[in-house]
Amino acid sequence: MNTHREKLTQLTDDFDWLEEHCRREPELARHAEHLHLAAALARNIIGGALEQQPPRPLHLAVVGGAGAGKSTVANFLAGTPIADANPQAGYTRHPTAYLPATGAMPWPSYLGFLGNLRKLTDTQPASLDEDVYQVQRIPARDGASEPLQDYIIWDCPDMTTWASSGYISRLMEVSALADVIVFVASDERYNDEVPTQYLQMLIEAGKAVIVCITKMREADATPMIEHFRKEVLAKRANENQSAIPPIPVLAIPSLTKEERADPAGAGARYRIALINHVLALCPTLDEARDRTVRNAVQYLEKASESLLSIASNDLAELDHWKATVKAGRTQFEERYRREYLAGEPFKRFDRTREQLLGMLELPAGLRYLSAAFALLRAPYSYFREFLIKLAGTSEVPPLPEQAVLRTGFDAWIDTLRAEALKRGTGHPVWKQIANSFEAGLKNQALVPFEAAVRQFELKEGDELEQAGRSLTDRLAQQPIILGGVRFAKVSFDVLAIALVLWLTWLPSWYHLLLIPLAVSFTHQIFEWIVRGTVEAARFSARNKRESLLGAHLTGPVSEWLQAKPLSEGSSIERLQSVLRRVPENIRELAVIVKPHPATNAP
Ligand SMILES: Nc1nc2c(ncn2[C@@H]2O[C@H](COP(=O)(O)OP(=O)(O)O)[C@@H](O)[C@H]2O)c(=O)[nH]1
Ligand SMILES: [Mg+2]
Repeated sequence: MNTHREKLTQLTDDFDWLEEHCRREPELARHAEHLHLAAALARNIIGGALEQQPPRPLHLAVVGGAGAGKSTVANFLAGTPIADANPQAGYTRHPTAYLPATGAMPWPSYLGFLGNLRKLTDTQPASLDEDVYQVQRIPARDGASEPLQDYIIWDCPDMTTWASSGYISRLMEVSALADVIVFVASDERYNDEVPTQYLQMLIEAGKAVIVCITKMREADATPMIEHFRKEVLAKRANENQSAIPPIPVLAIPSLTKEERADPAGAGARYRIALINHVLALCPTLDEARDRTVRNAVQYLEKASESLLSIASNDLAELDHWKATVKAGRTQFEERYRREYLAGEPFKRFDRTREQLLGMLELPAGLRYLSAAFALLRAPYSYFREFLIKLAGTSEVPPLPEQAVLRTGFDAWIDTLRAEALKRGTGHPVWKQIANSFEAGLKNQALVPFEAAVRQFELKEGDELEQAGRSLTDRLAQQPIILGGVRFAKVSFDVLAIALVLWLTWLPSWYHLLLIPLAVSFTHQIFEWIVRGTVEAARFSARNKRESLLGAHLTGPVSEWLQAKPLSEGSSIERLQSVLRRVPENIRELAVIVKPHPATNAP
């Protein structure tokens, strides 16, 4: 049981936090009241059901706009003028519970009952503006019957403006607790916006509601009821028809002083009509309470579905931040390609080329043959060297890699900071990011960045050495192919010499000069092949370097930056965990407290 209570506490805390969160953002404000009601339902109804509260007493709350006649109606329910009926609007500031005149009434005391409202121990005027409620016993009247002996009647503060958060939340607490609500509207103000919205919300929450219109002329009662049905009730949003009984609307026309002073006597006909409607809505205590619990659960389940829309703004802003980080990453990678890779010659591969050419020379026993060919080629080789030197290498050395990385990082962070400054006055997600920059986000980001650079440098060194070696290793591991190539090379040389001799037979001395030229030519062909192979390897090393950069540097740094607004203690992190937890907790609690499958609603 304890863990259920913990879940309930967590759920109501989460609702409270979400309500606060919504109040901070203008476009979310419309959710705030629903979240408040959800929290109050969880506390008062789910809390009671978890502790298996008996259905007795049922709670009957009288709510409505200022001066509508709530206290007067409460008196009619009580049978005696006990509630402070006062011409001053907004006079009642805290709820008062009226207990039946006779008999023991168990007072509920489960965890969550009426939230933060404290029970007053002495009688106070209804105008006391504190988070309290008081309990009074209806004075006994000789021989009077007590049709509502299983009920507690609550006279509530006005519902006039959503802004009066103090007594709105007191009113909401009692409304959530109620099994039946009597909504009072006076003829002159029955269509006021705020009380009507409140009524809609109670209906949406599945409360059993009776509407009571007061103070009209007797003759206007029927048209007014019709009008109210059409104008107010017909427009109500999202009514769950099956769960909510049809809403009775009754009229208490303008009362005389005598009727108000003696509800059970002079005003009896109104009192009886009112009480009959209450009893009709609650044929048995069990049925009434089951409906209260079932509909509360349903409302909470529906609330948890609409939670995503609360987060959608934040998630959109978060996505925008992530996209900004990703765009910065792309720019970083482009800069690296442009300023470093494009100019980087990967000198390691020059060594590979020399090694490969060296391997093509004939092995030990035949070395003199290679040496002879080399001698023949010597003039061409020198001549070529001379030409290359003459052309001169005008390659611009690339910027050092470290410097390119660091400038890239600075630029990346600067674009992010600029975006945060631009948006920092808008959504809280950006405010928070802008604050992080104030608090040294750049220096913080340097830590993962530098770690990533070290990783990257380790990997790139390895990678290059391996790529360079793999060409020579591969050839060395395949002696047959190596032998074949060597043989082919010697054969070409021999063939070239033979060809010269055969074509010029008998050759004169200057014909013999063609021999070094032919041998140089065959060697040049092999050198081109080797160079082609090495260049291909160089090219793939360049590509490989780019993917290394992504995997070990820009990837991790980008992840870190993207997750920054979600880091510990941020509001969006809390939002995400709350949004995950609330539906889970509702689902679990619903299973425990759900009474019977929806029976025929009375
Ligand atoms: N004449 C007349 N006065 C009424 C009637 N109902 C309520 N009042 C008066 O209207 C004022 C406001 O009524 P009250 O029940 O205190 O409204 P509440 O603010 O909603 O609780 C009080 O002074 C009542 O005595 C009625 O039917 N006729
Ligand atoms: Mg009142």
